[in-house]
Amino acid sequence: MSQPERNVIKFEDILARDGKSNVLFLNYDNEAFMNTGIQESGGTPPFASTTTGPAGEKIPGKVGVKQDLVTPFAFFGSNSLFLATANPAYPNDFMGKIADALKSNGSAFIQSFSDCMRGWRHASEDAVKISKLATDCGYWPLYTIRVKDGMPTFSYYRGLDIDKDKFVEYLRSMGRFRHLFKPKFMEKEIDDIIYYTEQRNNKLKKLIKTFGTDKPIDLYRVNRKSLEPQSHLFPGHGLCPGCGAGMVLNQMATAAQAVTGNNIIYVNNTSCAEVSTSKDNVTSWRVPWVHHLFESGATVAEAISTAYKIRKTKGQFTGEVPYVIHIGGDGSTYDIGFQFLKAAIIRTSTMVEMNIYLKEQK
Ligand SMILES: Cc1ncc(C[n+]2csc(CCOP(=O)(O)OP(=O)(O)O)c2C)c(N)n1
Repeated sequence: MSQPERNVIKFEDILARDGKSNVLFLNYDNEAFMNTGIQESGGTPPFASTTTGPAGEKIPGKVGVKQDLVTPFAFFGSNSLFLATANPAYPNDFMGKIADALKSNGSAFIQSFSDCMRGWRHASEDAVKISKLATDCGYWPLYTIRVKDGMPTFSYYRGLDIDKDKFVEYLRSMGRFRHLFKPKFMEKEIDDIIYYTEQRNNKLKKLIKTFGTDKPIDLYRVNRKSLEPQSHLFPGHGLCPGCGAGMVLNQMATAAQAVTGNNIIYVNNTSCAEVSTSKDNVTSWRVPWVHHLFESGATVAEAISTAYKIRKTKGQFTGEVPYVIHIGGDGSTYDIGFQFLKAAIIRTSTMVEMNIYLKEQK
């Protein structure tokens, strides 16, 4: 069988494009409410042990699925929307997607894998190895959905096929799954996690077939030597050593800076990323940054973006409307902030045309 064709996307071509997002909503998914003590979230995978769903003699960790968060957004009725999964262990793909999202009209939602050595219980130096394994074993596939004129187009980069040996190695590498291997090998539970994951990936494959293109594989080409080191955030961080959120923030800011310069406003839900960049009333951010409540940052990000557009339309603001990136953990994205996020994504990807009415009423 012939290999599917690749759609090569060069970083410099993205930068040269005209489009512009209203808000990029970025979820870094460390699969639990981490900064408050490793509580289970909708993003926690089956049978992972957390402090609110600990593995015990009777119940082997989380009883439930890891919810699919990205795909449903393609079908909520948006007009222009960029959706993707990402993983900082694949930096070209990650940074390409951030830039592509910011340069796409409407709004964007990216969900990134985000290792957590403390909550997942593994050595910090294994963070990148484990992150890479997550995609290579099929647990964290990397795919993109571009909604244009209301129709979604699905494409992918890698990680759609399950590699069982790698999957077991992935689970075995973390303390949160240790109870599945010791004192006895819990074959049924391990098979169940693989089964749920395979089901999700099979649905994705069907969607790629149904809503795909002739070139279904996206390959971002980034000349990383040509990228300026980011200066949106001061170097170093107060996160745990090897923290995935640190990798996510650094790669996000590097790509965002290439697109926006310093014309950007970040909005942060309460989370590890937020507390670690705002310690003792001193901010680590060198560009405007807003911390709002745990659950409602997405609404604030939308309000900032919309307010700038309205003022510009009314002639009250003559500068270039800033880019806006909203950052949230999985607790605020899947659970406590979901209704805010959902509404903000839908409004910013469908209703920006309200500015046309404002113009007429000036
Ligand atoms: C309404 C509300 N409930 C609970 C909290 C306490 N709280 C702050 S951050 C947080 C957990 C954040 O988890 P997540 O979004 O996954 O980010 P992470 O800490 O993993 O980076 C919680 C429970 C709060 N600030 N507001």
